[in-house]
Amino acid sequence: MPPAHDSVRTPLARLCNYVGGEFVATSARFADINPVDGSVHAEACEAGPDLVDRAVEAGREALGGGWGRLPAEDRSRLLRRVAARMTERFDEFVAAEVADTGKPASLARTLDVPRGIANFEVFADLLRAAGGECFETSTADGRGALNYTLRKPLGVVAVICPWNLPLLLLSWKVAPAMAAGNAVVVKPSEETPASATLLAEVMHEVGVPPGAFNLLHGFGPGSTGELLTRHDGIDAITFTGESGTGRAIMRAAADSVKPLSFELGGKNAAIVFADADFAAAVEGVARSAFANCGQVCLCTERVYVERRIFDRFVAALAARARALLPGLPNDPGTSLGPLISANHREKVLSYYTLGRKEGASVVTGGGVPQFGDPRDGGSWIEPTVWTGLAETARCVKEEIFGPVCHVAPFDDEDEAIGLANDSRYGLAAALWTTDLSRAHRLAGRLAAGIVWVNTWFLRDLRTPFGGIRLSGIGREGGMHSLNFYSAPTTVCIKL
Ligand code: NAD
Ligand code: 6OD
Repeated sequence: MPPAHDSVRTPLARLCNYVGGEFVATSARFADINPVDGSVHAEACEAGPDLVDRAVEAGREALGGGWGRLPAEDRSRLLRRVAARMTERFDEFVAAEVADTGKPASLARTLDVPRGIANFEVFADLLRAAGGECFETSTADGRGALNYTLRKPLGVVAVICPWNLPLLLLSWKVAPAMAAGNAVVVKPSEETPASATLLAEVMHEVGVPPGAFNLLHGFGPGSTGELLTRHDGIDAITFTGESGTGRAIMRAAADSVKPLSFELGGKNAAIVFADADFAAAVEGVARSAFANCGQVCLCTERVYVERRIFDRFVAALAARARALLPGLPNDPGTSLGPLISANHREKVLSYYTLGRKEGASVVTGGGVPQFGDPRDGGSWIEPTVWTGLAETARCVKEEIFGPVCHVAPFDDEDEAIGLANDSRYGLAAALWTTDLSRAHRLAGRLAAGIVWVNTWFLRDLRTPFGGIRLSGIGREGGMHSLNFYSAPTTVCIKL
């Protein structure tokens, strides 16, 4: 059945909500802006309180109906069909992601969309492999008892997502939540509603039972997001976004003691030793600082370099930053996109100004590129490398979420670890060294949820993912995800 709303492919699409198996328009609309040139490419329909109620109710009905009765094997098959249909509509997902974020199409093609598809495949397979626990217990009469667990869903799960890797991060939560049998009410970022709307079309096309997947568009505070987090019918919240937003959601969820899974901000460090493969380290650190215009929670914003290669490394990193080519998403040579929005550029530029005030030497960047074409109406910014800041500077302490990093020297391992760990965040870290004993020794000393050695962003989806401190609560990934989205019931049978 074709979806009852405009396709995201029309020139000015109307992006509808998807509730109880139907596409629902509302009269409150907001603009979906392409940050390449500031043009409006779609309008999204904001979901108000009534529609939030309907979506939660639809989720409850799905749990008590067709979706709730679907055996795990059939759920797994359905999630595989979602992945297959996404693959058929691959180019449309790329176009939606590019229109919302302005990122290079090559990035959406090689990262966002394939990972979005892989998330459904991986959790479909894991569900089939996931067993329960079973223990035999002895009893006084000698006949014993059998204890085993049943994996049950939590109920209706609110999935609240950011804009930086829209499809990748949304599917990272939706796939395991649905695999575990939950109904979901998904709120993508107001900046990036398009790929989530396409995903709703896919859910509809492959026959996901009505109410199992619901999509609501809207904002956070005082809007759809907050309505969801305060809703009595929501049984759990899974959230990726800023640490400050996590705090607000935690408060909203406190009254009903909802389970929370939080993937929050980072101020990630890279440590480069003099024994590293120099070219690989420069390339890897540059990628980790500037990929997706620095808008990845795992991006490196603090680089610590062993003193004897410091000057050479800074010069090479700055050259690498200058070589990035800001261009139209579909130009094959483009290696840098814009920031997500004018507002976000204001925030990042305020750090560029603050950096100077705090005493940074601007090795490269620090401003806004001028193109003399429609891109001047977009949210472009120069990739920037700083040196010379005190470790106490706000620019070294606070997450900026743009293409900027500060590089500082160190003299020995202990100093490097002390500097890297001196943060209120604890999401990711990277070590660049050819001494694998040192890498192993230091990986255990780094206060981070993931430590890369001579690489960045590479990860098996079955491994735990998450942070400590302000970077989050809990772990997602593989069985960690399935376990968060499940409520085990223990059955004890007296034999
Ligand atoms: P954000 O916190 O502003 O928004 C994220 C989502 O939360 C959006 O959908 C927004 O509408 C919603 N929201 C905002 N306030 C809300 C409220 N009071 N109640 C309910 N919902 C609310 O984050 P962002 O700007 O979209 O994304 C960038 C941030 O996300 C960065 O801090 C980045 O580090 C973090 N992030 C973390 C991870 C991770 O895995 N740890 C991954 C990606 C992004
Ligand atoms: O790799 C992942 O699964 C993941 N959640 C990445 C998060 C990136 C943050 O922007």
